[in-house]
Amino acid sequence: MKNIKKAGFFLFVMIGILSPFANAQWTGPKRKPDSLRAIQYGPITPAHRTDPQMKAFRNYGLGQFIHWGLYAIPGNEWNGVSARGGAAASEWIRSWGGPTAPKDWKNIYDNLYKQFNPKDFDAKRWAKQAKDMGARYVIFTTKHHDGFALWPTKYSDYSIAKTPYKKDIVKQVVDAYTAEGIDVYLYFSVLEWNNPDYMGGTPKTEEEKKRFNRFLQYTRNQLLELVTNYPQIKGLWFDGTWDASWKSAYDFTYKLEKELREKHPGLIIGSRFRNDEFGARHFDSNGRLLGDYEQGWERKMPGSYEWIDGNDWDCVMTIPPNGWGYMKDWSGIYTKTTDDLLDLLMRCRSMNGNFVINFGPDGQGNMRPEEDRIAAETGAWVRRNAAAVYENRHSDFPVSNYGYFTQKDSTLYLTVFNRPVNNIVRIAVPKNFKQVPASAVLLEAGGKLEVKPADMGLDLDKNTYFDILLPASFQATRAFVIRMQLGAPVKKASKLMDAKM
Ligand code: FHN
Repeated sequence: MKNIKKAGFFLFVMIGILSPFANAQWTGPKRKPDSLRAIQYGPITPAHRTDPQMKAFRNYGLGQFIHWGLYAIPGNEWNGVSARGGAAASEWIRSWGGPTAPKDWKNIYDNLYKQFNPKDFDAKRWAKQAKDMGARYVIFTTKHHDGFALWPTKYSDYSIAKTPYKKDIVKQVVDAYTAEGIDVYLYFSVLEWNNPDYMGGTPKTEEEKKRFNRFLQYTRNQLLELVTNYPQIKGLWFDGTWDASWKSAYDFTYKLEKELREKHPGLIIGSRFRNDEFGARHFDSNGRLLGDYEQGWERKMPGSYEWIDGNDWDCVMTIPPNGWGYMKDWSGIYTKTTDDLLDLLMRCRSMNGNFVINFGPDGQGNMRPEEDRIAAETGAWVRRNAAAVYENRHSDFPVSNYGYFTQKDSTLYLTVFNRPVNNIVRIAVPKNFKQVPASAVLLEAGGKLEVKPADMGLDLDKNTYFDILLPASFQATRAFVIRMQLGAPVKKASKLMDAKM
């Protein structure tokens, strides 16, 4: 009976997450509501904040996510038995069920804290690696769905303070990354699998309401504790906010958001924190963004810039297909290469998004060798092509099949991932554009490139074209950037007689 109930709850969560309506926001352009309704619990902060903190967010470009906690000890297996297929992801291993799950697994898991003692943990080493990778912000897991706190919270005994390690890990991460000039965002899971006061469903009975109110106070206390203990942080990255219980507490969450912002002026909170009184998450029932940026682009990104509606956003990405926490065994699964991640980075940048690569350190505090290599290779490329990655924005030039545009004033960058076999990079330019490519260079190699108008004269074509000629001698093993200086067109695109069909 207990397993059916658990299976029922797990199913309920997955349906909630996977129902087609719930994903409509992330699978196409925003759908404007047919009619506007009166909303009391809508956005608190203005859309498109213009304060320095939000400007900094917009220019991060690249970030690092770190999922670390007790789940790093088993690393998605136990006594050589893999939890693949038994748990949704490595950091979900506590919910390991089915025939492969060890006997009394939840109890084994809930006692792992007694052996959490990461000998190799060195926040300064992590921060240096992130800095060298080119990350400008880090999102660090203070507490995931298992409820284990990586800071010595006063409001729970299930924390680092009760482990052999004892020391405050969140403090070390905040101090080390801040010292490297990398802004820190604290990840915080609202849902807690093993908290007796937590429930997924809407509290109905007086007893349930009393219990869940106690849980809400506990959540408020921990969040105020985090913004008070670590004043250097720039934002909170909320997760585990999809359950009906939390959605039913919209009055509490509205007041809590206000309180956190008053306690920490300039705080950045994404759209995943709370919902309006009608249960609308991320965007309220009138389509207005809740929070400061779109926080739903997890392992996915907009199909086109138009989907974003000018909002700020970040995309968080795993290196393996899924699984944010440490996995001992990466065999038998595809893991993204540095080239894959650079492609995703520049696709994000071309649509004004920040791209965040997730790292899952092991139980001793070491990153995987593959993560070390990806960090080093990504950093080497980003350093050589920084102008195309940072402090620039989406360009209105038509999307290119060769790669991705980013633009800063009259400087246009094309990051080429698909080199044309004939070495002619053809840039489409709408005929009504006041600025066209006037000169071009290879950003890394610095060689001047010839730019030739190529007015194809295609009928009813809104674009004219400019060809940039790549020297055949130019060799590249990774994506390369063409930097173009834009200027007024030397001669107007020819006005040809339309074909008479
Ligand atoms: O369930 C979590 C998951 O473990 C992971 O933390 C990701 C990271 O964004 N968020 C949730 C799944 O959407």
